[in-house]
Amino acid sequence: MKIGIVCYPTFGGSGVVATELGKALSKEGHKIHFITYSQPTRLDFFNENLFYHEVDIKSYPLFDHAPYELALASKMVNVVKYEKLDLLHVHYAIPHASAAYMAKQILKEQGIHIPVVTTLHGTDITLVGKDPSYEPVVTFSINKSDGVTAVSEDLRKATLEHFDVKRHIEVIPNFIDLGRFKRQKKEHFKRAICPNGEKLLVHTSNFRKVKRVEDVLKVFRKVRKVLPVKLLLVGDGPERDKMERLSRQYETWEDVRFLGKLEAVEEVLSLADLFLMPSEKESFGLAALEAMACEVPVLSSNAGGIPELNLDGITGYVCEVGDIETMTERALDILSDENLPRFKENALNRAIDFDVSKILPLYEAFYRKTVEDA
Ligand code: GMT
Repeated sequence: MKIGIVCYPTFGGSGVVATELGKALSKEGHKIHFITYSQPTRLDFFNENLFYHEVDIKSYPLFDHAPYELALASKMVNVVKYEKLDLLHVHYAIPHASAAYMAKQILKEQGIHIPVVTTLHGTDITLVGKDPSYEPVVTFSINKSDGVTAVSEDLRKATLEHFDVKRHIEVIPNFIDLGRFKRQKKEHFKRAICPNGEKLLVHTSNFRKVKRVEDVLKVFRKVRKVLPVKLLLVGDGPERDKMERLSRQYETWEDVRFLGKLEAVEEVLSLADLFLMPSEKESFGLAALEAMACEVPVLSSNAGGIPELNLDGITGYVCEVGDIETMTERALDILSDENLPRFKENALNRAIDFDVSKILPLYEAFYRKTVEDA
């Protein structure tokens, strides 16, 4: 098929999933046209089936905010028309689903029919989308999509709860490329970070409030009182400065490193003994899946769709959001020499359930059905 993929090009989960999906589809022979405002971060390899179309956002002194949605819809119209696409797949409802609806209407006037699949990723529903400033457009554009998918059962339920959505929502979970995300031998690096055999805790996120990075620091402080440990934090975002100050205030600074944005996150995960995800909201938890693929157990909150991935007592533990005491106890349980090997093995086995080879056919079948029914 010839498929247009619309996404955010950044490090964020939805952009990563969209880009990895496009790459995997291109290897199966589909022609994939990415449409976004800059080269997607993970679009890092050449394949004759991959194309990239940049949205031109014209600014003008009158505009405080350049109308991205219009520029995007116009780009979609042109790409669908000239590349003869069979389907548009938009990732993250805002503003991609409504821009796709507009493009579809324009193309209809020209006698071209283009089915649209919208994938809901999380904050487009649970945080931003349900805000009254966006809700009517999000509801409308979900209902007008020809196919809708959500990345977890919890997100599907949240969508039906918060929006007046009448149509079927197919759950297709996120996936991982186990060829890339696997534990690498990095013993020299581990010795450099943990010279005295300390256990290594890792957190990766975009440092937004919803990630509760302060809980990572709180749990780390408590675990450190019992066990020699180090902490690596990967990523960057609005809360990072505050977290650096907090880790100084907690006097854990010398055992904590903020690494900023890293592309080869699998190298850091390959050193880790425990991954922390204490989020307030999390529709799926792709970062946790990446850790599990690198044989790292996960200590998480019970937010959103995380329990569908992280199996309590098996691949790690799932705790109430903000319950620092229980999280600390559970972290120590996982990190004990007796338990750690079992948790690591279980984490990898669970990650195998989400290998791209298992999830890709679900998207392909959904595309075929959407095109047939539209
Ligand atoms: O986690 C974020 O804040 C980024 C966000 C995004 O849309 O880029 O991630 C969401 O989509 C990911 C991919 O489907 C999910 O793995 C994340 O759980 C989800 N984040 C939230 O729901 C907070």
